[in-house]
Amino acid sequence: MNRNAKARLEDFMAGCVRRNPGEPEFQQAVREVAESVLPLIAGEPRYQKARILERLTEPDRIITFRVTWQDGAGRVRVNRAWRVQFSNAIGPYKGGLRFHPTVTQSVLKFLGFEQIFKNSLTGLPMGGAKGGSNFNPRGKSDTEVMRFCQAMMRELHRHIGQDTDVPAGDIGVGQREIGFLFGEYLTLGNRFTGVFTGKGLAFGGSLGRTEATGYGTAYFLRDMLAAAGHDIAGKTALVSGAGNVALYAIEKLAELGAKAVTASDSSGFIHDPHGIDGERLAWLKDLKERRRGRIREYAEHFGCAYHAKARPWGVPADLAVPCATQNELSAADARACVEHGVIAVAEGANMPCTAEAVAALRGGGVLFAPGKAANAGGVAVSGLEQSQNSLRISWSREEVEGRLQAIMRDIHEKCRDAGAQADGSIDYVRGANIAGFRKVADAMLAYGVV
Ligand code: NDP
Ligand code: 2IT
Repeated sequence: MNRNAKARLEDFMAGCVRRNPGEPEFQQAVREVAESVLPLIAGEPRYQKARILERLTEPDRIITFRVTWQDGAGRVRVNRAWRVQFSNAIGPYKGGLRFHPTVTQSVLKFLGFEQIFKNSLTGLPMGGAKGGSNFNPRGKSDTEVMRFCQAMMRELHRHIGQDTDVPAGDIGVGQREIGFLFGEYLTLGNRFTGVFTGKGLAFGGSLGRTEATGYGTAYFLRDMLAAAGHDIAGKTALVSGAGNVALYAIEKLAELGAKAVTASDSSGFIHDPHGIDGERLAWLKDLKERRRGRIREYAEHFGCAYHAKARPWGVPADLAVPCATQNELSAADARACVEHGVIAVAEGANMPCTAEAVAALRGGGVLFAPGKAANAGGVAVSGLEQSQNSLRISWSREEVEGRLQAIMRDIHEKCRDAGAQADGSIDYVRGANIAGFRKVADAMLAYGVV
């Protein structure tokens, strides 16, 4: 980066930090996008004059509210919840809800901001949003989770709608929670519409949505490796997480001939050199999706290693696919990956690699796929669910899978073309940011000063 570009970035970030104090995750996400698009904006006065990046880094609105509910012991409980409606420039607000004790306004602003560019990359008409609560579903009964979801929806229902804002799942929000949330919405509004995605198949969900994020990440990784002359078949992969994204990334990696040798949860990770596939993957899915157990039990059942309070990045392998949460792969982890010969990293989670980790990976010659491109398959199939709901039809699994593969291929090509470097390498971070930004920026220009 030349001196002018560096000064422009630091100047822009000083303003961003001043306006968003105490929001490190949001500042981190903005810096990465600003670094990619400020040089583009400097060359295009119409973007500069319209102050597109200043507008895009300010959410359209943030709704903050209290959720009061009663737990199984009859105690009154209070949580905080948010919906961050970031940009509806290219479609109704769209993005997941996260239930986790670490949820803050900063985390939801970073996620909503990322979602703008991710949704743009899918080519579908979806704006960017995110929401959630600091509610911790771990250890709660089904009834408690239901009561919380109903209480949350009593406020949230005013702010969403199939043409306004369409939430979905994220960490801690899966089909069970979506069922409770959608059921309450239906009761309050008496209107059956596609106001949520990730719904159960009995009430308007799409085949293939559950698998979409993990499958899409594996497809992107395959395409990125192929573009660099590598075959994904035969490679070993480090996967973190054992939730929705991780489980189906592991499944598709196995189908493509690669072998996931780790999985994790917030307590530790398992290392299974045999590879997590077939019967082992089926057992893990049952453990995590139905029994809501801990990853340690996998190691006990299959007799492999379990490392408490640790992350998998020190294990030698060819690929790394972080699928748990933000900033779970540090600069030291990245250096370990480079040292033991990892050739590619694809972010299944949102911003799982710290900025310093991304720099260390790219500096070490590792192919790097940022989350807003690699994990866009989930929201892409959410977009397909919205289409099916509007048309009042259901596509077959093959139809949805075919469209998902085509969308992921298209996203890879967009990032490759916009991220091509003079030395022949591809900067996928820059490519994803620029390709995602252009469509939103052009829509904003068309609307004038709003
Ligand atoms: P799940 O709740 O299904 O699974 C999350 C997994 O990550 C669990 O194994 C969980 O372990 C672990 N995890 C969560 N928080 C932490 C933490 N602070 N430290 C360590 N481990 C943690 O969520 P998803 O699989 O849906 O989401 C995972 C990531 O993928 C998130 O970054 C999400 O934003 C992103 N994503 C999700 C999409 C989707 O469609 N669901 C789409 C695109 C991106 P434990 O059970 O111990 O908490
Ligand atoms: O981060 C994400 O893209 C999601 N959690 C999915 C959002 C969606 O609307 O399907």
